[in-house]
Amino acid sequence: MASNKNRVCVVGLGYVGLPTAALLAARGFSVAGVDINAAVVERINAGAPHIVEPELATLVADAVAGGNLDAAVSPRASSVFVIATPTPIRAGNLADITAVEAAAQAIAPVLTTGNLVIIESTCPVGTTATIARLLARLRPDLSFPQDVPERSDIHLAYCPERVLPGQTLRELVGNDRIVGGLDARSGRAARAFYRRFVDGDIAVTSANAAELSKLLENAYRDVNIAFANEVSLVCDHFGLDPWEVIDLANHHPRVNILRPGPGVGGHCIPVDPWFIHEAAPELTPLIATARGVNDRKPDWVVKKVRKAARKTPGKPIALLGLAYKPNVDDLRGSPAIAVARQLAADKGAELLVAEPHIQDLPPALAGIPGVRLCGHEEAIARAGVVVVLCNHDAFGAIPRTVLAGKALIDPVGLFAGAGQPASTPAASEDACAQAS
Ligand code: SAJ
Repeated sequence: MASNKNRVCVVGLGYVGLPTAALLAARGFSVAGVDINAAVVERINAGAPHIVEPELATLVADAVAGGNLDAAVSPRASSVFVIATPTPIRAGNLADITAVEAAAQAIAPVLTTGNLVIIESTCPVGTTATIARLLARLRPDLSFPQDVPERSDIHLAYCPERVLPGQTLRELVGNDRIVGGLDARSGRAARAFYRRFVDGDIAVTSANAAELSKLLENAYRDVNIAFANEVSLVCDHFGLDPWEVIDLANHHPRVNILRPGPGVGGHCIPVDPWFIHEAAPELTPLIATARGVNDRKPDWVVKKVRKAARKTPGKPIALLGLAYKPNVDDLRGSPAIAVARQLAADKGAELLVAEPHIQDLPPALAGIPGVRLCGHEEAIARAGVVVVLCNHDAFGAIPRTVLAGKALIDPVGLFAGAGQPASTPAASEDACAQAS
């Protein structure tokens, strides 16, 4: 059995926790993966991860077979505890950190002197300190950094994950990391831990600074995507192709406008900016406005589709892509689903949904009369309106000729480059007609 020094307990086996656990196991740590979902635990112990991420299946299977990774519903004594549980928003766009608190409650009984507790979940500023106080209440026999800085029994640090879904394993190793210790000793301990498997630079700071920097990273991206989405509306207003206009503007050496889309999805970018706004509402009108711009984009797409569909009565609408971004199977917070649900509610609507990364319609769409999952060839062939909601590589080879005579709504720019405004049905129809 491995000594406690090499034992790591990863609490929360989701999109970040499971790849982290598998990577640590591959690097020789003895890893206990913990999840409250018994079905997830069972699947991991059978060597078959419940999430799709390049190279993850092999890594998990090898780690389990090699005996370095085993999953359970409750934590075991370890040297390091990594908390990677979700922090969603609840009603009113307020942060919900109950899963992090529950993880802290779960590890409290097995904590021993010398342990390092790391929070990786995206959290409002001050959460690490809150969790430290919670642990101190649960374990009055141990000392914590807030009470005896530099001399405490337990070390605590906030170390945000920064991995891009779809590139998680590569980025877990290659990305720079931020380590925010509750005291300097905690920071050093956390840095030494990450140094054992991270190739990127590791910056050490305070827990609060690390928490805010993570939130800012995603708010920065949200604001910039909102700008791109606003640009697409302005281009549409002038009857211009947003892809061409953005490409032209991006020739400026200090301009880099991002890509417009049907909205912003996923579990991070639509959520994290609210954590900043909640704490400082008067100071963050830009962050809140950007959220609104991105959240309203699906409605704009729906309006475009309805307008086009009125010109092709009785014909189905093809929706290409449901995932929140290209080449993943992740549907969480996907603007494509928001678009599909609104269209599905229209009287007599028939939606042919093509999403190559899933086998069944998600609960949000399953069972709705008139909504069916099928291949993109069939969806396009039968549709009067073709709507591209996700720029999957799998759609890259679709020839423009198949769009002949159909209206195209293409907020992701799959067919960009042919000179047509990507979301102007009339012009797209012209372009498609020309393409034929
Ligand atoms: N999107 C656009 N236009 C763009 C780029 C993205 O519309 O030019 C959309 C995507 O289609 C998607 C959403 O934005 O709907 C978010 O996608 P993403 O690829 O920008 O980010 P996520 O949510 O997959 O991952 C982000 C990353 N954060 C940043 O890039 C700052 C990742 O590094 C974080 O680890 C992750 O959030 C997280 O867990 O917080």
